[in-house]
Amino acid sequence: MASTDIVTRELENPIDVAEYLFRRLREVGIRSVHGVPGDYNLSALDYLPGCDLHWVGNCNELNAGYAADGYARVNGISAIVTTFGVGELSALNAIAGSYSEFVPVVHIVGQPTTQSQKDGMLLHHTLGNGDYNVFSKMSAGISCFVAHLNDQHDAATLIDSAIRECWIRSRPVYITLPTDMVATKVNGDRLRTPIDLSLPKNDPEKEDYVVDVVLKYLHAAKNPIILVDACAIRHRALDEVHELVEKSGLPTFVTPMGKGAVDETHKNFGGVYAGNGSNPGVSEAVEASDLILSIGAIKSDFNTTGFTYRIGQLNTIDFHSTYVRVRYSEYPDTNMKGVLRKVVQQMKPLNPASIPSLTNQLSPREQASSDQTITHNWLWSIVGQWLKPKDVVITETGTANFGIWDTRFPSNVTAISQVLWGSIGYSMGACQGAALAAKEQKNRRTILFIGDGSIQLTVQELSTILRNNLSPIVFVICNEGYTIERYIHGWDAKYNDIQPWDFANIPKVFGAKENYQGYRIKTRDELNKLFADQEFNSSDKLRLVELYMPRDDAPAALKLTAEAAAQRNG
Ligand code: TPP
Repeated sequence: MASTDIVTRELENPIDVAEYLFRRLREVGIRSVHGVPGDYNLSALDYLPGCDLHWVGNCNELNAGYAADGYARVNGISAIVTTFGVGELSALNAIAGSYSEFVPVVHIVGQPTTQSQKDGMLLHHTLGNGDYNVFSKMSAGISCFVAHLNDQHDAATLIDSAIRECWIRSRPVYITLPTDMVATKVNGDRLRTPIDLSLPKNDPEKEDYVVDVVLKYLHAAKNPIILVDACAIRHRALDEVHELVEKSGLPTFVTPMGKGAVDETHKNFGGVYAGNGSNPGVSEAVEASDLILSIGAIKSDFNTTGFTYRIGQLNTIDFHSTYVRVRYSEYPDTNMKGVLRKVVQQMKPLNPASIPSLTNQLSPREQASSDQTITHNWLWSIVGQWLKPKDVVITETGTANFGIWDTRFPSNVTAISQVLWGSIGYSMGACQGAALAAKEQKNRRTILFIGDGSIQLTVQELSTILRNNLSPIVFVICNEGYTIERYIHGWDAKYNDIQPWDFANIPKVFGAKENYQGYRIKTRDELNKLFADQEFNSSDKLRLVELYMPRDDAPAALKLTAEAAAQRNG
């Protein structure tokens, strides 16, 4: 008798590995699973309906990976299933993006049987050299945990560890599931105890010490401010941030990657800080501060307008998920959540400096203009007036994710943008995933701004959107090609041109009928009218708007960032 059979007989409540895995995914809040089928994952996918999980069915694995990323940013965590070799490798650009931007995605790969792997069989989707580890080695560098489910004894433990690591480190994990392991039994009684998703507590002595040091500088500062960045969102420290903003009354700013982290209608909100590309008046206020409470910073080139911050480390306290840095001293193993909570509790009343006035209004010159051209200078503040509370707003790498810096959000908006990884086409997939998660949460609109170049990479996800009855509003910025690239290099170069597509008709090719409405907008009046149109605003159809903008126009922050990038590229 094989040893696995003995183990199975000893289990009181045996369940199949695939069922165990999917029930755990559901337990942590996943309702839909992205991916593409293949013969090495088909039998696993059979378990999804029984575990009350919806199969999305993407057009390709890259898009599925982007969609899983978008779903996780709205839902908290997501899962994607791919098939060995051909499928998983197609997803890797997306998974790398999730790793880079701290997005928790569980990547499950269906593999050939454990025996074929041991025998090094010459199977389809291999390199033909018997190496079955080559692909998992590729994924290891872009995953915070790797679990090979090839043994009945530790499969359940590995699944629990992978999901926990994914959640607490907020990064992708990689799980392999060979076909012969799908129906192998594990101990179902384990499911009675939920996976522990709590963060390891800071050592209280260390935490108290850091809190004392932070408070010493905070109480001594004359005009401290708060600057919130991406990792405050990604490491789920927003409750602590909101309490700090509320209790301290300090002027509060966000970076481009931190957009959506704080309520932009709050009286303390001062705008976007990004060095030279900051909202008007913001860099003066931030750079004059003698203490910046910097929460979850990612000081990348595109998040800082080409490294143009002018704030010294001597005036900064950095809060991160694994350490706090006060001026030049680093305190390891101190998670910002615990430290911030105590800082808020123990803080004495402060005397906040005044907050720069930030309006959602166009400059008087723009308001007076009779020009009908939809320029970036005009568009993005108008968008802010049109958005509604709780909207999910996605902007693609290009003019859109710089333009959004000038949009002042209503409350509870979730902003999605891949500022650090910057893989074009991302936002179309992310839009599908985000729209699905937003639908599961009910009453949230999903709105995408994407360039006419970027959408050409992943346009098929409009088909997945239709197939899943989703109804995002997609604005395609039609500006004759790769405008962001033109600003960096090759203004008139052929390589920055694209084939113009009939975007508004594409959904029809994908089978759209009365569940779709297309629009073509060329003037400011037309856009104002569209934004005021009740049906456009509240319909449950997919809406795609071709938004015509000049080829050579870009938001001011993009021009500055592109100049810096061009210089660095030599
Ligand atoms: N390929 C990938 C996968 N990612 C990239 N970032 C690039 C290439 C380089 N790239 C960055 S932006 C861009 C390209 C090709 C053009 C984007 O053009 P478009 O979507 O039309 O945006 P616009 O600036 O015109 O708004």
